[in-house]
Amino acid sequence: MTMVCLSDFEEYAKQHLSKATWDYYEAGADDCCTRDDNLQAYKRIRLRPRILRDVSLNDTRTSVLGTEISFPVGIAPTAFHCLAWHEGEQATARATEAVNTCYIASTYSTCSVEEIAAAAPNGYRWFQLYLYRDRKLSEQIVRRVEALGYKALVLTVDVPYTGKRRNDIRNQFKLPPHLMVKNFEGMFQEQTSTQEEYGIPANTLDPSISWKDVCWLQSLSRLPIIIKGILTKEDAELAVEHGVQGIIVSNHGGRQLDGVPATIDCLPEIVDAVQGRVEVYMDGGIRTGNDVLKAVALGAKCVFIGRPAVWGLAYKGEEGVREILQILHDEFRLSMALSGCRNVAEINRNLIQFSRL
Ligand code: HOC
Repeated sequence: MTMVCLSDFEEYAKQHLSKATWDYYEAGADDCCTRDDNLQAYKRIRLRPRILRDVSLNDTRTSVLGTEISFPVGIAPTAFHCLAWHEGEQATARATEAVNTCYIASTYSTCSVEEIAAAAPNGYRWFQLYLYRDRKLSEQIVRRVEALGYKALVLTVDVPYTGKRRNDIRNQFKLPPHLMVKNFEGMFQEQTSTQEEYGIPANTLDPSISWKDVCWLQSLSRLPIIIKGILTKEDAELAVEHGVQGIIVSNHGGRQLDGVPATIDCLPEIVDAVQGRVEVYMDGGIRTGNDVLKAVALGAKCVFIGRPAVWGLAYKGEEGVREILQILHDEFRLSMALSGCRNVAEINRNLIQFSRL
């Protein structure tokens, strides 16, 4: 089968994954308005290309937190990669190392942070963190990723509770017995609750987290902190005031609060609010290199893909994730050339036809 675009991988994954696994990855909250709008929003944006600019040698490289990556696309934190491919997150880590981009490993990985680091020793990685009611759990995992050379902590702030994903409830979705959240192996032994969410003890995440916990995290670790899940200029401003190093504009792939705007529609107000004081990234609905171009033009330093990486895993493990990234890279290079951009710095808001938005 010739894979031409990311939706070919989506179709393959749909046909080959178990229904419960497919439903879990595909899920959006409630009516899935936000999940679907994340994709549709790119299609509403029109471009203003420039011509006759010698695009024979266009350069797709950029940087995140001062580290060069091959193009402005990294892998977002998504849970349970072993559901899609037996090597799970280790395969994802190898693929991102091979193409020289950034991988944000999820707390809810089915390989441990140690196994991920060992699989791709030269890979550039951040760690996605939730804060637990038991802060000792959070502290222990921070210490481990620091020691392993992860380069930033990505604090996810949009899950005080898990959004309502109807098919997961219908399927009573949980990890099969041979898989577990490897990062917490043996750590939940003192849990008294018998209730579980996705096979993880329920009520472990702390819904009371607030900005003071960002300060707590800063007192704990010298790693850069990136807040994932900001959708408004007010919160972006607070993030800057609290001294974080980056923001990921994210609505959790539409899996949390349904009815919030597509991330690409939230991006400009956040970029304007922070005025270059911190790097702004985004995830949500990126399916083509053309989408990447639009996000970068609207101010994203880098975008992160979630579900497509899982489809790549389902297709061929490491090779499948590499193919996904290669297709996006080739499409991005082509979109740059066709719009007259010779390097990433030349991609800016002049490319966007605002009268149509
Ligand atoms: C047990 C809590 O990010 C998702 C993941 C995990 C969400 C929290 C699970 O499925 O969106």
